[in-house]
Amino acid sequence: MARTSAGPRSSWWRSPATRALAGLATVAATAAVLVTAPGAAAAASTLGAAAAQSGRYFGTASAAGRLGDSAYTTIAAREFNMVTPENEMKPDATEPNQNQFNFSSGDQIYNWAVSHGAKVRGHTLAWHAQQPGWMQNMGGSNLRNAMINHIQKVMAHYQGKLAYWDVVNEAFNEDGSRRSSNLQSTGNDWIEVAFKTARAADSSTKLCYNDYNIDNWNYGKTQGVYNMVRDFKSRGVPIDCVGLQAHFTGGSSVPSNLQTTISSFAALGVDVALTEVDVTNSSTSQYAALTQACMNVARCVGITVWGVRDSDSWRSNESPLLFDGNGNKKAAYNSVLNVLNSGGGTPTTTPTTPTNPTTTPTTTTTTPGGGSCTASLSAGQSWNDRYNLNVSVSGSSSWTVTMTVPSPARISATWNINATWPSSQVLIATPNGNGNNWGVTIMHNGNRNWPSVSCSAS
Ligand code: 9MR
Repeated sequence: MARTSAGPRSSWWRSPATRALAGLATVAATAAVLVTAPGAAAAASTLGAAAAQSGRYFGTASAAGRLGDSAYTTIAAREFNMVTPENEMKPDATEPNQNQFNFSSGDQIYNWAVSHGAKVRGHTLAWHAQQPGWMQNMGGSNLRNAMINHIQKVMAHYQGKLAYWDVVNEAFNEDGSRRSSNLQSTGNDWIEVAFKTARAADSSTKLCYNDYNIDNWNYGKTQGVYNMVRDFKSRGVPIDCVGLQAHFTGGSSVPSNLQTTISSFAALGVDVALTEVDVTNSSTSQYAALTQACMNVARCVGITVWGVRDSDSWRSNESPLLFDGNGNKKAAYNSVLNVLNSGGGTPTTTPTTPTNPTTTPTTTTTTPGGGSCTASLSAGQSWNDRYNLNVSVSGSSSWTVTMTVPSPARISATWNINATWPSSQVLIATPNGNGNNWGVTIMHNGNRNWPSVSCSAS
């Protein structure tokens, strides 16, 4: 699978507290500040216990075939408090023949996990890969119905037992478009049908979308998934969480904007988790960075590594995990444990210094017909990762305001307007019949400069 490459390691979220105003162009006098929380009272000595100090979990993928290996189970039981079955709850495992279900190895993992005090993350219900043979040859309404039946029956079996379910896995191309597959060919709504079916089947489990290469905020695939989640949330399609697989293997490394990605998804109102972490040669700095990025976002609920020892990994030749083949803790283990024990930064959802511009931009445009309007901006509430702007239009009740935010900032929400979105940086606003005061939420992504606005009356 293709991998994104890492960007430069600039950590805007650790930057100094103060940035200068630049007249009209700057929204914020004070940039986001992350206050490092006091360290936990006593350092925990396992990954699960260390993560639990901040209400998070630390998990591993686990394979039923490993559960007879006591060296393996000793580490797994000691260190992890979330378990994802590596292959045992996938469609080829759970429904080998149509409408004949087999939960034996899935149950084996589930029972092992709960008997060792761990929760279970179900993986996965609808996916283009690891379909049973009978499903691979299906299409159209037969496949749509088979998918619905699969979700209903598998979720019924685990009803009330799982913390999370990866309802849909890996449905996007690298450029942010939908991946073609037999599921996709049943209609673009297959993903939302899967989520609606899942919610009806088990309302106690958090429903997740899970994918790889959605770690880098500037990557097309990340944006594609983000737009889907935003759309689902705006239309009430049930989705509770997004899983960033975070496979930093095969030449891919942790992007410097990982925290931006996590906080941007979180700002949509979903839990975020790193679900399948592995890193080529277990780079200590990359493991520490990805752990810190999660710790810095309140709704980053946990981290799962994709196996226990290097020898258990799907990419064992890249030694990407936290324990070596002999079960020894690697340096990366300590780097992760230390970050978990540090208590992390104050979650990004904690409000920081509000944006407080000294000057607000206004734009007046006189149209050829003689009408004119003025759009005035003022800063609203601000959080670490985003801020609100209030907009007031005067001079006309029939106006069009075009707002352009400076990249990589992006507009994430609007209120009290009819909005069209030529791009995530550009908003075209017209009245929705509710007056001339409206607003936007902007994810600043490190750039808190004022957007430009123009107003045209008609
Ligand atoms: O680790 C899994 C490996 O044992 C399987 O052979 C492989 C088959 O598709 O799936 C691996 O797990 C994948 C996960 O289910 C989804 N994201 C990518 C993982 C690594 O390929």
